[in-house]
Parts: sequence; C-alpha cells; structure tokens
Amino acid sequence: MNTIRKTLAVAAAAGLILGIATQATAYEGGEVKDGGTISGSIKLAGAPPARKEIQVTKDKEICGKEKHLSWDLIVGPNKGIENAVVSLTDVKKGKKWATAKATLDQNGCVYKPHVLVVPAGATVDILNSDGILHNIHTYSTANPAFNKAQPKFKKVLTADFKKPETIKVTCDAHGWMLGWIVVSDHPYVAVTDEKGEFTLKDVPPGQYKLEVWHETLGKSAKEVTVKPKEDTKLHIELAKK
Ligand SMILES: [Cu+2]
Repeated sequence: MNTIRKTLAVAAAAGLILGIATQATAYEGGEVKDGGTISGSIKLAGAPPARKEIQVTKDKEICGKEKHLSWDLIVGPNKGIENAVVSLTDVKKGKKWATAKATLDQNGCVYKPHVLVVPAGATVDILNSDGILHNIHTYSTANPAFNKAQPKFKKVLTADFKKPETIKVTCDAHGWMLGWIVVSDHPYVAVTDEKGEFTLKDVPPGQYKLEVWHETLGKSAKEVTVKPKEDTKLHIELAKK
C-alpha cells in the first residue's frame, strides 16, 4: 500500500469510528408513552434590581419609539426570573422535535424574542422589521460565527445552526441590542415566562439532570425524577454573584 492509500484507509476508518460514536450519543426522538411533566419556577434570591433605562443614541426615530429597559436581568413581581433557560442535560430519548423554521426579529432595535430556542439543524430567519441598517454579530464556537451587515432593504437574512450551543447575539450598529440563540438537540428545553415559570411536557419517566441557565446569574443544576403521568414541581432560586 502506498502512502496516499494508507492515509485514505486511516481516514476512512477514523470517519467510521466517529460516525458510530456520534450516532451512539445523539438524541433519539420517537413516541413517548406515559410521559410525565416537569414544571415550576425560577426565582431570584434577594432583592430584585431595577431595570436600567437604555439610552438610544442612534436611529432615534425608529429605535426610540419605545422606552428600552435593560434585558440582562428581568425580575417579575414575585421574584420570578424571565428568560431563564431550563433544560435536561442528559436526556437521550423522548419526543420528536421537528426541525422547523424559527424567526428572530429586529423590531424597534430590540431582538424579539430575547432568547430564541431552536432545534439543532434549524434555519433561522433574521428579520429586519425596522428597515434600517442592523449588523448581526453572533458569538458562537460550535457553529460558524458570523458578523453580517443587514442593510435597510434586506428584509431577511437566514442562518443555519447545526450544533447545540448557547450563542450571544449583538448588533454592531446599535450597541445596546442583545439577544441569545439557544440551539438544542432535544425538545426538553424551555424559556421562563414573565412569572419565571416553565413547563417541560411528555418527558419519559426516569431520572434526569435539569439545568437552569441565565445570562447574568449563570448556571444551576438539580436532579429530578419523573414519574409516569405525574407533574414534578421544581422551584429553584438563583442568586446574584
Ligand atoms: Cu441594530
């Protein structure tokens, strides 16, 4: 065997091994019988800080239509934390999650939603509802990072997200714009609402590790046991560091 052939044979063997390894660890979607629910709330320990008003310094006629308040920690009346991401980190099997199109809108110079959850493999339509120049900048490592101008006439940019990752998104034209794209390879992931509440449905009975991530407060994890057709309640407090 000459050197090139040998190299090719080694590469093919390595590819085969990698292929098998990927298959073994990938999430498997199917039917869930007698699934349970995990629901609850994420709350702040301690006094909630007031949201700061953001000064709109550019494109005021579009960006300044509504008052902008900081997004990095939004706490509701009962200390519920909005925009925390709750997910199971070790789930291997469960319900299917179709790879659908998702939308991230730039509207009033705000990313809507603030945290977008998409399945791995999703295509995201990045809309420019404002009709002004935005420049979307993603800080990803597992997926290709991009930094693209979106001129006022460009209504939609599309981006593919293949690998699970939490990605920070900013705009190089408007320094206050901030958003997150959470790419997950399974559907057991939820963003808390304005009360800090979440629900994960149709979870196969078993033991899992549940992780909470918040952009300012960081991560926290908890073991959770899901029983058939039962709702397991979880209340987690996060504290400012
Ligand atoms: Cu912008």
